Amino acid sequence: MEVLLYSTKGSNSSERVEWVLNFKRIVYDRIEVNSDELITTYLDINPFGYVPSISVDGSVFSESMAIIEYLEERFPHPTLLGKNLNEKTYIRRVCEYINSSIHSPQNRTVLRFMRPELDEMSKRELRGEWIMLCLEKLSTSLCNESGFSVGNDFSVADIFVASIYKKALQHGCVKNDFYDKHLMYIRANESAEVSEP
Ligand SMILES: N[C@@H](CCC(=O)N[C@@H](CS)C(=O)NCC(=O)O)C(=O)O
Repeated sequence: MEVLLYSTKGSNSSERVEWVLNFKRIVYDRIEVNSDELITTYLDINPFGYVPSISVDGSVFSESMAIIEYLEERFPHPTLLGKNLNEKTYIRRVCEYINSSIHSPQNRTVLRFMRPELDEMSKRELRGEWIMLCLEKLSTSLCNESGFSVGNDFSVADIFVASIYKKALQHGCVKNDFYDKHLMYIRANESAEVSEP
């Protein structure tokens, strides 16, 4: 089986997929897509112009959540999407909120289009503030049963939460006790820790 991951350095959505591939011990080659390729040749791979995409034996998929659902169905062990329907739905709820409501509006291409008047520093601040504002709301319904985001096991919800929190820190946000504790908790799990990109 040949798995190729198209990614760019620092891509939050790609980090999610990379973490899942590593956790499931799927062997893959990573293809770095540069900023010129993103708007030219890479459009043949993903017409949206976004990373990540993966190619599995020539079948190409994009959108991180769709890719992760594919990987979970094709390689169900170890599972990352919950043990029962309720847990799966709680996990998907967290991922969907992060993917659609937190990540998308602060996407570089969106800000470039919607807020062209802002300089790079102001955009960075805005991105960080938006992420932390939303993470604050999300925290009230996370880690209710254990230090993991949902239930008692490491899941794709932890991957989405940890990756977007790290992105906020990269944007210069101050550390947050709740999310620092979450990061420490998941990193204490060996399989989660060694698979973190
Ligand atoms: N909903 C998409 C979002 C993908 C996305 O926003 N990718 C960013 C990197 S994290 C990107 O490719 N940005 C290209 C650009 O900023 O020009 C997914 O989950 O895959």
